[in-house]
Amino acid sequence: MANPLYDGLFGAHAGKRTPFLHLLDGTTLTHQDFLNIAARMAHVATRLGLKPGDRVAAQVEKSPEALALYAACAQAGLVFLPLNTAYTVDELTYFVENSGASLIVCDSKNAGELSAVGARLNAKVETLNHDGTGSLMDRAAEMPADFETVERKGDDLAAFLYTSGTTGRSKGAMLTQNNLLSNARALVGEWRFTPQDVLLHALPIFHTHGLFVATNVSLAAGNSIIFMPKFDLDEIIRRMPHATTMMGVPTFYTRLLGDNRFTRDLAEHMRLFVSGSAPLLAETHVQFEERTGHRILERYGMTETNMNTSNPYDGDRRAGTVGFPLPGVVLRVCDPAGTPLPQGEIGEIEIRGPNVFKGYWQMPEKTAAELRENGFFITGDLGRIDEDGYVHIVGRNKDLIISGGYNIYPKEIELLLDDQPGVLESAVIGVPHPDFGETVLGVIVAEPGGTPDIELLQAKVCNSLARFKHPRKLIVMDELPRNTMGKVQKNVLRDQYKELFVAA
Ligand code: MCA
Ligand code: AMP
Repeated sequence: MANPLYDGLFGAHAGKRTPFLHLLDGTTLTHQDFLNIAARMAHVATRLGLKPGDRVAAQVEKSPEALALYAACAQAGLVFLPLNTAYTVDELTYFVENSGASLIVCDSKNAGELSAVGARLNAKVETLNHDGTGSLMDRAAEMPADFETVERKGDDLAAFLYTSGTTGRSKGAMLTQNNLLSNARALVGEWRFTPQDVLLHALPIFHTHGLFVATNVSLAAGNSIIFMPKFDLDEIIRRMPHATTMMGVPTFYTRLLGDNRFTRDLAEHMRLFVSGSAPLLAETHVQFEERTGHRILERYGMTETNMNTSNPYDGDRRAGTVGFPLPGVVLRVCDPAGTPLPQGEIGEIEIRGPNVFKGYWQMPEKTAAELRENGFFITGDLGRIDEDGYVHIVGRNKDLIISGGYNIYPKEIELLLDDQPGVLESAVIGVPHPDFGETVLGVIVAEPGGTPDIELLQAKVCNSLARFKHPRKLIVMDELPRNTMGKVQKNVLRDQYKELFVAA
């Protein structure tokens, strides 16, 4: 039966004994081995009572089995909802409740707490650990290794990815089969992927970059992957001579450049380095070329749209730009009313194309506010198109911090801080950081006569929010700088503290 995503990315490899995942223990999983695991998992989900369209929330460490769960969801017509392993139980509970997930797959160490959440929200709970053990795999071992693929249409939902917003609460971006498939195919062509490629994969697989770009592109091209549980500089250096391509966030590239073992010789076998998720500094681009002779290819994307633009494979990869719209993608620079601006002017970037998501799950007002009736998605990024057609991202019209490629919405942290005893108000800003690009700084104003307990505030943040969102420092100020309209001037704060972490 037809199921475009499964057929296009996974089913296309049925029966192939070609290598798919090269693991760090020296073993290799073939395409067919991988499909067998996925099929067994699809049986488990079906026998647990899940129906096409049901959501599967997964907070699991990166492993071949974790990736197979994505394939299993595609094959059984389920909506895959991958979640950052750093999320706390508080954060997770919201995602499960909001999405109405029918199944939670988690690490055994969290099973106790999540079973309580599951019981309350009527979701089943299965475990899957980093080493492939757990109740999900125990059940899967009993199942047949082939599964009749559930029929789906291109417009059916394939995945939800939660993305925070300026209001503080996360929204579930609904991605269709076609969104994912069209983008993977466009990128295979643009970046010249072939079955001979070997991709160095050190990104997490719970976000767009590691899952829908790095993995989907490899599946669409049929190449193999050196599958690393996480970014580990020593392992990257050890494996690079066996790879042809790598995708990473800018922190990957600055960390590589900080290591003397990373030389032109080491990168000799590589044909392509791709960077995205956060701005790549022009100086990193230049240093990288000086060291290796390779020009990093920078591209630009979003959770709601997958990839939008890319620097050219052949042709000039320009530092400080994100290149041209991908085939089928229309990018325009507009004023706030959505009227396109003359070429060269700075405005808000809007995107239309087969990559643009279907809307936010059960949030029609938020969908209407960001997705125009004519199909253009308002990205919140500020940009311009130069005379040669290259897109430049010059800033953001949204209050967002990007730390090591992870997105952090200040409002979520401010709401938490403002709620604590002794705190009158707070402002959370991103300040430059040598490793993560930006990092989080919290500025607190005490209630009259009150003294906020910084240690208590940090502890509250620790319990409620994922580690990467924690302010690296909390500073107490008498008052926040405001403009004549009373709006907090975060730019003033950013300027004041811009050297806090860089100088250290
Ligand atoms: C880890 N920590 C972080 C981050 N990562 N803190 C802030 N920002 C981060 N990104 C915490 C750890 O919990 C640890 O806490 C401390 O910082 C130092 O950890 P370290 O070992 O240095 O970090 P790491 O484990 O090496 O991770 C850094 C990393 C990782 C490799 C840069 O964050 C990463 O893989 N980032 C990629 C994110 C990504 O895939 N983004 C794509 C999103 P403690 O102090 O307790 O030790 S998709 C997207 O953005 C769009 C669609 C797009 O265009 O791609
Ligand atoms: P998210 O959808 O939350 O993963 O984050 C998407 C945001 O990351 C975009 O709206 C941009 O602000 C930013 N982003 C992604 N790629 C780049 C890039 N190459 N340069 C600058 N910003 C980027």
